[in-house]
This record gives sequence, structure tokens and C-alpha cells, in this order.
Amino acid sequence: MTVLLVPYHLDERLPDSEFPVTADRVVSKELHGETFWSRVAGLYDLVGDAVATAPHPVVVTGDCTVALGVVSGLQRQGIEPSIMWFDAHGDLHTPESSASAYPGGMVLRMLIGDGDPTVAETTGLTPVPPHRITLVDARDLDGPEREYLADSPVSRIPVEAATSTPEGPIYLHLDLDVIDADSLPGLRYPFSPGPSIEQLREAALGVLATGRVAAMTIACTWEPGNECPRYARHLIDELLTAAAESDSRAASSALLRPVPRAASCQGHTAGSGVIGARTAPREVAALALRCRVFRGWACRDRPTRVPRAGIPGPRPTASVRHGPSGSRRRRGRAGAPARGLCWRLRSSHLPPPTRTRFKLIRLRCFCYSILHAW
Ligand SMILES: [Mn+2]
Repeated sequence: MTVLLVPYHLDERLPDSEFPVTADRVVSKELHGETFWSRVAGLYDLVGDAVATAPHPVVVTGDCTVALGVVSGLQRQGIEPSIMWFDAHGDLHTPESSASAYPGGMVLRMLIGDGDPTVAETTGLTPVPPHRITLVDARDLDGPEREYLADSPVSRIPVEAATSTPEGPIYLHLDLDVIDADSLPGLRYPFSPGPSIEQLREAALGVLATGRVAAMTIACTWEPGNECPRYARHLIDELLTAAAESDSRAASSALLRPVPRAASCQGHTAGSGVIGARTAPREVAALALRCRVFRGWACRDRPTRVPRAGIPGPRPTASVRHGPSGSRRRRGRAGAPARGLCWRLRSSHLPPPTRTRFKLIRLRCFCYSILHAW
């Protein structure tokens, strides 16, 4: 387990002392930009990098919007999670429906693909299908949010029903304002009545015990400078302990393993790590050589998802240009991953001893794709 602290409420940097955790890493950045979303997009891109490279990430933060970065990080690993979203609020507004224009009230809707596209464009986030989202104990809902929920596949359950978990990998998001405001005085958007700290703890530990939690967020959505960190410390400690314990179960779950023997371009999974936008080409090339072939897709122009090995990925879209991996083989044999070498790499990226080997592999992949195209 890796504890990543993103000490922000929206674009405001908060003191680390507001978060009762010992972080393995603090993710922060100078924020620039005209609009709110352009200011935070770069930060969430860094969060995505951190999540994609950290084993079993737990993100501790001061708002819910950071979830955009967390989900994009999971997607970079080839994980398409179901979302269990514990929150007193729906977070289902659009810029048009929101009376307050509070960005935190729009984030779940943005994960579904609605609203401002800036963060998705920067981080490569792709929409999560609404039927994979479960809203737990959201009770302070506005009219437009109720209307949306009435005919959307997003499910809404009380905290007692959170024992039934969705299939596959889970992203567990805990906005601590889901707790009854009387038990946690000092929240930014308090709502009472609601579940006790104990009830939230039980529900969250139940989800963690499945061993399928790919990432967890703990959103400490309180006003700075009050007693909340002290009240919440024990709960957070227990959640972190449970997350660490569930790691061993998760490690044996094939669903959450990184894509094996993978290498690719910007933002893609490579071996056990992820190549970020700032990774040196030489390093990318070295990884590609070590794997000889990559499983998944290569893309010249922008990050694309690398599907889990052995599981067919999404079909190529016209805007995505692929390397010589020849998708025909994948179509012909269901379940077989595409093979090929990321052709963003050039032999000039390599030191002379490996250059010939690289050229041979590239030639082999090219012949392979020609053979299979015919
Ligand atoms: Mn929230």
C-alpha cells in the first residue's frame, strides 16, 4: 500500500497537518491557468502518474475532484474500475444545473463523461459507464441530481446495503462528509442525520475485505483549523490498516496485476511501471527492448489505454493511430492480446549495442503485421 497525500481543497493548498496520516508521498504542484479546471488539470495528471506507479494507492485529500486523477491513473494501468462512491452529496451536477458552481458538486458526473472536458483531455481520462457507479448514502441531493438519478443506471444505496459490491476491480471513494455531521463537527457541507463513524468503518472494511479495491480515496472535506483531524484519525488509521491487509489478497487477484511484459508510449503501462509524459525516450526504448513485444496498443498522438493482458481491449477509434501491431490478429483470436513494438521508438534513441537488436525486433514485428494483414 502507498499513501499519497494530495493536500488540496480544489485549487487551494492546505497545510499537511490538516490530514491525519503519514504519507509515503505528497503530490503537489504550482497551479496556473485561467479557469479552475485548467488550474487543477496538471495536478490531477500528476496524481494519475502517482496512482499508476504506486502499488495499491490510497489517496488522502481535501476534496472529491481529485478522483478524476485517481481514475485516470487506474485506467493508465489498464484497470477499468467500478466505483463505490460514499458521499452525503450526489456530486452529479453539470455546470448548467449547479446553482453554486462548486466544482466538487460536479465530479461524479465528470467521471461519467459530462461537464468540462479540460481534465479528461489533460489526463487521458475516459468515461466510466454509469451502470458501474454506486452512490452510497447520498442523501443531500438537489432537484437536478434527483432527476438525473431517476433515469440513469447509477445505483444509489444506503450504507447498510454496501455489503453487496460490484464485480471486478473497485475504486472506493470515501468522502468523510457521508458521516453524520453530529459525529464529525467541522465539515464543509455537513448533513444530518447520517451513518455513524462506526457504520462507515464497517461498510468500508467490508469493501476492502473483497481484496478487489484497486485504489481508495479518503476525502477529508472539513474546514481547516478545527477538531476534525483529531476525530477522524482513528477511523483513517483503521482504513489504512485494512487497506494494507487487503493488499495481500489483491496481489493474488489477476484483475489488479499490472499488464505483464508491457511497454508503450507516453502515459502507458510498461513492465511494472508506467511511462509518463516526461520519461526519456531512451528509458522507454530500454523497457520496450526488455519486453521484446508489448501487449496492448501503441499510439503516436495521445495516451490510450493498454488493455489487461489476455483480455480484448476497446476497439481502435479513427483518431488513434496504431503501431504495426496489426489488430487483425486480435480480431481473429478472441482474447489474444495484440502484439507489436511501439513504433514511436526510433533506433536513434538507443545506444549502439542495442540498436541492431531493436531494428531486428522492429523488422520482425513489421513482417508479422504484414503476414497477418493478408
Ligand atoms: Mn463529495
